[in-house]
Amino acid sequence: MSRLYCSWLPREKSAGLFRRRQYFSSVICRSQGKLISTAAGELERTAGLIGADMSGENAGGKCFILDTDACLGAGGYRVSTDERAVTVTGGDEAGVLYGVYRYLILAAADMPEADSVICEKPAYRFRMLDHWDNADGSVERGYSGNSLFFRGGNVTDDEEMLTDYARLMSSAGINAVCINNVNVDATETLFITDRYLGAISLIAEVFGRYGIKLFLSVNFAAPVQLGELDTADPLDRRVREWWRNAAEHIYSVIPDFGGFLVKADSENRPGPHTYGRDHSEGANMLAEALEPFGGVLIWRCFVYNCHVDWRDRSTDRAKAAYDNFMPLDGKFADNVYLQIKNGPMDFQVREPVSPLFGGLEHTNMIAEFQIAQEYTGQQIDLCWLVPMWKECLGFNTHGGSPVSSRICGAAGVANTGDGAFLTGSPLAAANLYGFGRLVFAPGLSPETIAEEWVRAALTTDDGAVRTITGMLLRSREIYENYTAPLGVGWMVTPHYHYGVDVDGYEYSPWGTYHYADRDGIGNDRTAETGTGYVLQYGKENAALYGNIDTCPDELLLFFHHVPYTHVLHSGKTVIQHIYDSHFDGAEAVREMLESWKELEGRLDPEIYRECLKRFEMQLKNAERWRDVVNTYFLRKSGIADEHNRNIFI
Ligand code: GCV
Repeated sequence: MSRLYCSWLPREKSAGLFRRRQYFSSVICRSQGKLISTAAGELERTAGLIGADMSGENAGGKCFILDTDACLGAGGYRVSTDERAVTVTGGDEAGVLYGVYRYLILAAADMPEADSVICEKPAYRFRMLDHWDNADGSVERGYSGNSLFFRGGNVTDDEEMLTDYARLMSSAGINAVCINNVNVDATETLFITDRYLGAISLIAEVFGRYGIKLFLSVNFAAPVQLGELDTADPLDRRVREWWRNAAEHIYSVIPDFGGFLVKADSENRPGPHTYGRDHSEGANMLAEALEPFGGVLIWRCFVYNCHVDWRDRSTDRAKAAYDNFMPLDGKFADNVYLQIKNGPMDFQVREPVSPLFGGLEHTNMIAEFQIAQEYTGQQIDLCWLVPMWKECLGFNTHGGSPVSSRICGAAGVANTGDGAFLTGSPLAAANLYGFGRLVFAPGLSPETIAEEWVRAALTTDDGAVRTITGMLLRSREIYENYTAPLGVGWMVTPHYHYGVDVDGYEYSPWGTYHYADRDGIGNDRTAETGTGYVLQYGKENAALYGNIDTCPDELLLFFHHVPYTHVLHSGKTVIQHIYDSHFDGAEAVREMLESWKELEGRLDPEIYRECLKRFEMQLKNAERWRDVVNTYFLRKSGIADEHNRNIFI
């Protein structure tokens, strides 16, 4: 891992820490425990960075006091500073650790909040990262190098790296990590056996010191694939027993194991459907095996048919998760959590919020976000996703309560790797940090999160902070502008998902179509003439989205097929919007590049150069998107750009 990978944690003698150095003379622990020792260790480590010595006497009388008070709740904390001490009180041990990290980050960022009372309590039980890492070291949809956990079929034993990883994640509030890909192949199927468990237990042990539970993705067909049974039927007695034994063994090696994550009956993965069983029967069987040990079973709702015939207009991929899981509401065991992607398709830059969040009433839910920028620029293009996740959490799909109050947590598909920078682009670390912070405290504004990340990770120079924070905050809109328009999605290069290919998925089996013809474009998902997807929402949203006059512009083509001459609420026609947004988007990238150049000399030179390189690549990408999309639609529609700009007819 790179010397810069620790990004938002203090890594050098920052002025903010130095200003507060008088407290770094001793640490008094009024409660004991593993995580409190970790917290004290973090203070000592930081003292080392600023040349303070915490090992001796408390010379100036100032100090840190670490304590617990159950009233603050699990993971909650209060940090208060007075002339004598910085007192960090946690609702439990984890709370103390989070409080210490919070103080250190804010102090290093030199934010005034560091000196006032800081009080937080995590909103959710699950604040999870899902790694899509494979045993051979590759990372599915990874844009930051190879896996941190695996190489050549082996599990890492690099305790120093694991410690630094765990520190970083814990400091962002993460408390659960699934270390392997949900697509579990032959080698990874062995992770729950003695061939791998010993090595994996080292990771779990390191994670445990930072309050992080380790999860594994498992293969639903493991009993068959490992050659031990001739069936994986979840209702078969032998299968149940097999998983019970497997769970018992895992817990004997990893006592604080978190549980399993499962992708079943999706994208050619095995699952209960093979045996005529439903998802609740599959999930409950695994949950039953984990239950005696306090483990949980996380079951993904990303289930759809990836072999559709594009000529068949009767199926709609957007409907699949709801159709599969709504009938099972209330049938899942208490320790089952359904993990639902934020939108009904697949992590596009603009999708409506999945109606399952509001539909399910008697089922535990976890939201799934993608920190890795698979469809959103692959950590080359800047696309800060916190505003999008925040929109999802704040949305009310069925007129009841917002997503944020219906879920038990969120899982983010991780964007890390062993490249020169932990997240490929140094700026992509803002997505990782932002995910952690938002899931800890969903009430935070994107502005607050962006600013604190920039100050902690990059610079405390106010002008530079304003410039970079502004870039982060505008970046999603800019990316959306130069890519697929008005919520239609999917105009990307098939398989790789970077770069433009307007018809790349149009005649494919993946169920991802824009239906552009000479007259118009968009998916008719209305009740009257379309697929009826709108009906999966509560009445109000079904009416809002189903009516072409009230459907928000940014989602118009997700819900309606309209003529290019249709006039948007913005007053522009659809075709003119396409031209304008693509010219604007590419131009905005050029401006970001220019703004970045003005930061030369004010940032770490390696970070500056790496980002410069990526902004230059982003500009090329944006210009290509602009020209291909505009040319495509000019050729299709025959309607000229009102401003007569350069389009390649
Ligand atoms: C892990 C998308 C991605 C796949 C990913 C899948 C999923 O289809 O392209 O790489 O597989 O989502 O979320 O399971």
